[in-house]
Amino acid sequence: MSTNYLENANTNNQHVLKFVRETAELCQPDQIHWCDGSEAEKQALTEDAVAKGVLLKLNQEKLPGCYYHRSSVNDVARVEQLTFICTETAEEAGPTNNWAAPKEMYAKLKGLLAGAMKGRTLYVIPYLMGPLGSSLTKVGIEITDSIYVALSMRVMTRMGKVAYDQLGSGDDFNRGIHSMLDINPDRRYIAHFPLDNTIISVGSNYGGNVLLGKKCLALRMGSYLARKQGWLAEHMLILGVESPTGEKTYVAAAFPSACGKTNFAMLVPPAQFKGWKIWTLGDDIAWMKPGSDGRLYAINPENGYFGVVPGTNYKSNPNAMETIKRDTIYTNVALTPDLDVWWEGKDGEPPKECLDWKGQKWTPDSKEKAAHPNSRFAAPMRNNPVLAPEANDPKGVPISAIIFGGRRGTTMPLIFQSFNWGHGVFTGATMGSETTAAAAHAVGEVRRDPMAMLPFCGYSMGQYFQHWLRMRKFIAVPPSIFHVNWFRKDEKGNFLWPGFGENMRVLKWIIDRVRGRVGAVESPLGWVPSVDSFELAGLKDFGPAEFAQAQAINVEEWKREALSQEELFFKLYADMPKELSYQRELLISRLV
Ligand code: GTP
Ligand code: SPV
Ligand code: MN
Repeated sequence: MSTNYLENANTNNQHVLKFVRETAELCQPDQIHWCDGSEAEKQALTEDAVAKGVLLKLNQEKLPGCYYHRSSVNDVARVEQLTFICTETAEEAGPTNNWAAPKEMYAKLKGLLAGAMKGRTLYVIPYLMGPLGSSLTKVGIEITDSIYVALSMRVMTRMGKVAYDQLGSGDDFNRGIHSMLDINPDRRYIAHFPLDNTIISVGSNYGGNVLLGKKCLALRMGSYLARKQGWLAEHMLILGVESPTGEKTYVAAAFPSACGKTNFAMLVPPAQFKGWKIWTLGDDIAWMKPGSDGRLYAINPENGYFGVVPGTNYKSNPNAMETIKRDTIYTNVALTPDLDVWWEGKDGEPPKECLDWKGQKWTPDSKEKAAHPNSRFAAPMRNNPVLAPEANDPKGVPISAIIFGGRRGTTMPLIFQSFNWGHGVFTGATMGSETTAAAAHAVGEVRRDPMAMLPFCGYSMGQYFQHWLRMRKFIAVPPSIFHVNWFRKDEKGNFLWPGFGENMRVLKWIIDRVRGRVGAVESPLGWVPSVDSFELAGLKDFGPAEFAQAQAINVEEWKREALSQEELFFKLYADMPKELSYQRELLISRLV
């Protein structure tokens, strides 16, 4: 192309123009597409993606507006080992992050990006994280050579002109550069430069690595900024609970990747809970800031859901099923002969024959899974039948309860409530969870995943805990903090708790607690429900005995748990707030 990279620019923001020109000079694309977020643009880009074989048009009668994408086999999840926080010193990034000196990382990435977009189109994606006009909302400009990213960002963020409107002539925007290169794990880096508000991602085309507004901006850069500015950027869903009398209570919940946030955020209460309704604010990320009334207010910075597909069905998550019926991009699920999609755990019988996520013939006798365990949907949040109208409110919603939860086959009871904020921070900080397919690593090992933020905290984890403790001073009416575990198993390896919609029963106790309507019993871990105050009516095969089993606190298991926390305390020793060590001592004193 001509070297006048800016000839079709749709903004006159000088800082954006300079950023695009410099990036184009480095990457040397054949052409530049300036995204405007319009419907016509969506259609044109979609047609182009289909023509290029990046997307396949699904059966439009069954799935209007839906498309299918297959990733490279080596590129199916986030890559924590290739994710870097490039602060000035390694101490700032802390012992749980990979660190690289900014200068060296820039040099390496510039080398990889030089000429990387030859023969390709460079897309300029202006986007907002957060509703227009919110004091928390951030502007990002992502430059990418992936049409899949351009189309996915349109679903996941408020993309287009709206971002230029919010930005005005200033330069307060996140600079994101993404190139697929040759999608080779040897040349894959997800690098964050908090000091320059810049993210560079190369060598991948998988969601969490390349939709830079999401984990990179909203969590890693977000948490870094939040600490400086006195707010919280968290890996949390946000939901509203409406009672039969119309009272609304909002909660936020942090569960690690693939541990139930989307499901919980879209929960359908069981028949027992007549007149109760759950509204979704967000399913993955919460930005929370103290309000002038002393409460903690939350917004969801996203505009869509990038959700785990396998296991989604009309029983587990009917609202997700409705949401992904149209205008959805499916990645790495199975494809049936009539151009429908299939996955393990979908309603109905498996297809007699289909193509698996790798494009190979699959039958029910095949040993491998048809859909990748981390296959995903990208669907606009407006499709969600229970989308809370407040999801677009710039003010956000006041949070009454924060829930932490991990995937634990043993040890962790179904529900307990922390004694107070500091104890709640300890509970979140020492959270453990079995690893899942959402990141490339061994699956099923318990690791400490503090507040579900281990892969997403943009600075030293110990300082992050200090920030959480300090925030209490700015929140006159702090949310109560709870811990849940949907995944405890019996001796035979079956889940003890039915989960999904039935989680309403746990949520109801939480709401009653924060509304001061129900008492609780003291345990070594915190406050727990008595069997009488927990709604069991209407549950099949789950009575008081099963409740006791799900709630059991086994002292021997808890001694092991306290011992395994030690590793985290050692690792974070340099920055670990002493309050948390005291909390641990107190826990131990309650156990022996
Ligand atoms: P990310 O998008 O990776 O952050 O995941 P997420 O936290 O939103 O998890 P999601 O709701 O997609 O659930 C992931 C997996 O957990 C799916 O396979 C679900 O079927 C399963 N799951 C969710 N809720 C429950 C539950 O209450 N009980 C059980 N047993 N499994 C659940
Ligand atoms: C997660 O892994 O927590 C996700 C999916 O929500 S990703 O966007 O890939 O991070
Ligand atoms: Mn997530």
